[in-house]
Amino acid sequence: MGDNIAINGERLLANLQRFAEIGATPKGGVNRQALTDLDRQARRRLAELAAKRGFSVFQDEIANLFIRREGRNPALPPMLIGSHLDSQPLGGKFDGALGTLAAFEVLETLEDHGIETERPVEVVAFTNEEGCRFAPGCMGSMAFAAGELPASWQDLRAVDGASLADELAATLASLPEATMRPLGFPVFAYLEVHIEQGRLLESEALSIGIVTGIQGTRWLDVELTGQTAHAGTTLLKFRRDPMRVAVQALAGLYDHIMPSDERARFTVGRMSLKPGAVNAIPESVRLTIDIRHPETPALDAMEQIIRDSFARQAGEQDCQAIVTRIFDMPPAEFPSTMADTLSACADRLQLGSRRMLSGAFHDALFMNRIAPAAMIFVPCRDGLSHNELEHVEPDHSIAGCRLLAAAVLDLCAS
Ligand code: HGY
Ligand code: MN
Ligand code: MN
Repeated sequence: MGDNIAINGERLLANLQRFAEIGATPKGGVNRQALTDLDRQARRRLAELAAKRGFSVFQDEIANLFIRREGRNPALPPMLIGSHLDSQPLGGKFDGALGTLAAFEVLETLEDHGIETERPVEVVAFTNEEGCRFAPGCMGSMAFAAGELPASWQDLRAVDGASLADELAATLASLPEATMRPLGFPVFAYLEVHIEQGRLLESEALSIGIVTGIQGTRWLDVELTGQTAHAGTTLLKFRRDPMRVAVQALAGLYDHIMPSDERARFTVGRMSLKPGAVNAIPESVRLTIDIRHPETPALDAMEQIIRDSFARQAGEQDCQAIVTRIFDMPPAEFPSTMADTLSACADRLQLGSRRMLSGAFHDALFMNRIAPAAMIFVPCRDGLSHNELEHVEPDHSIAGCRLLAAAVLDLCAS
């Protein structure tokens, strides 16, 4: 049934453009970080579009936003489709927004065609998938899957100093018309459309990736402490310089980790020095490390090499090194039945597709813990993402949405 309902591609593209205006950056990207006024603006716009179509709007205590289209049997666990609306500081206009708006387009298409589903179909925009303002990432889907907020988030602060509690309160208050609902509920299945953020589909001229799993991710916080002192008068033998620890440890890690294993990923995304004076040896250096790998033992080995390197270099410079794991997402595998459904729909729609692993983490990783989940990737130009130049060909956005619509109808037919 799903193959012959046409989604409204023009409407999807127009919505993508409208949301791209919320937090637009000079080079054509977006800076719409989690739980900022711009994030609240995007949520409001989605809620307004939903209200116009008569869909009901809900939110929960971590500010996940839900748009519900009723089914014949409201008691059945809903089919959940969606992604996230928050972005990186120098993000692209498709990461997260495409999945959320493609899901909303499916709801509008069902409405346009007067299609009644047995079970409700809901769109979700999960809170703080990116994790760059408030760590960790995937806060909304993690809390939803767990059915609770970790106690450690009570006093959590953003990199810009904002309090999670205050920003959550402001976000919930910004949508008074949304009905509050408990955190977490039974879900029939979860599907997410997302850009690949890699080059595979583009290199094989395919419009669809059927994601069978997600590699593991860990985030480490590294704090190196020495002694601040005068830059001009302190001899080498009296220096306890944490920046030297950072540079020498990182040089070894860059030279070893990725060159020795093409599936390993090692990234230092943030670094700060205190006191940050041009003519004072730093007292402390703080940096983040993001490591990824499809296999947990390899992640363990990478983390150990990192810990050993900083301990060794700190010892040589009479400094202290504290390495703290702040985020740990083990690799996840989606049920093959979900991938089979997507493959069958893609074939019927004559969309070129292949199965693949995701190098990026996604909300689907946590949803997979409580319901059968899978993802639909579409290519993005040069595989570029977390970059303002992120671009998706209109036909690919439409193809991803068409496949989502067909898969929803296949899955909801049962
Ligand atoms: O970092 C990630 O993998 C995701 O794109 N936020
Ligand atoms: Mn994303
Ligand atoms: Mn992202």
